[in-house]
Amino acid sequence: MEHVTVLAGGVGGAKLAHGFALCQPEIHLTVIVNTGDDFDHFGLRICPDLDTVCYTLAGLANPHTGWGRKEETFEVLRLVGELGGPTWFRLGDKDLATHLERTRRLREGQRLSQVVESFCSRWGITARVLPMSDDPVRTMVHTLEYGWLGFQDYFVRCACQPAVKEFAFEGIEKALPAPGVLEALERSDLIVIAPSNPWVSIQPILSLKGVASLIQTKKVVAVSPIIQGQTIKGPAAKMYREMGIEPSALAVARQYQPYLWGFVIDELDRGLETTLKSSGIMILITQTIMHHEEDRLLLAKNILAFSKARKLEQQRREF
Ligand code: FO1
Repeated sequence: MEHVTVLAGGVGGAKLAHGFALCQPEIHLTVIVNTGDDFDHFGLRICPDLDTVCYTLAGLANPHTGWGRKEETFEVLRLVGELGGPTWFRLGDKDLATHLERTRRLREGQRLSQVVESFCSRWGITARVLPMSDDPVRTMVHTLEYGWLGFQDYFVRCACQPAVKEFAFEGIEKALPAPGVLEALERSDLIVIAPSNPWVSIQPILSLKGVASLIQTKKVVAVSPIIQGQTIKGPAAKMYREMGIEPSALAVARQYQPYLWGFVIDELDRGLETTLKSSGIMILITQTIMHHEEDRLLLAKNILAFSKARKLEQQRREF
């Protein structure tokens, strides 16, 4: 049985993780999720990327936003607003149950990975979902207009409008990979970097002690989150531009270069194939835009075949 580990952040990462989850039980799937977006709000620990991945794998995700739950209502938030409380971060009534129960368990002394494991079994999720770390890591965004902002302040309250200069992951030096993370990477036949934001969703995971050096010894395939210079969702292209880098799949490949065995680009970027191939990376050109569940499964299957097929060619040459 092939062991596949997916490194994922928000919505795009969750969709591809779901595609691989649909390939079970042919594969053994682990999803390692960014926790740099986590923050405390109303005294509750909010873990957006973990919840987006879990809700998506459990079929509970809001199909329009990608985050939060489907068939959601916002009565509690509306009444909080009537009392003069903050309503900028949209916490739905169903979603609040997750934050209340997670916070209660964390306060009891449970580790985040234990809470995630327990919620996953209650939500009927068969894939193994791991937070990248049980230790606090906070993504901070250095903006031109307001200086340093917490990630959710930047992403939601300011709607990604401020210009970014740099990022920092507070606590990353001390943070340890969560139990099972390094073991899952070590055991993987294939590690997939999902089409999440390279700067704020994937980089925190790669910056964790021991992760970068370990995955350089493994077969790693990344899916570009940038198609024709744009993202499907989120500020990644805008961030590249503000960092002085022309947004493209080429820029993403350069950023992941040290780790890559293979790179997946959308058919719309077929023109980049020659340039990309000159860097010695194996290239898969396929549809990477995932509108429906079938797209997610097909992309996952194409990546699995891609990683195997190249191996076959190598064997033939060695043979
Ligand atoms: N994103 C928004 O753009 N606006 C929101 O009001 C919002 C609320 C929210 C609540 C729970 C949750 O798990 C995620 C939520 N997100 C919201 C998404 C979240 O900010 C991002 O998905 C990640 O932090 C980046 O991927």
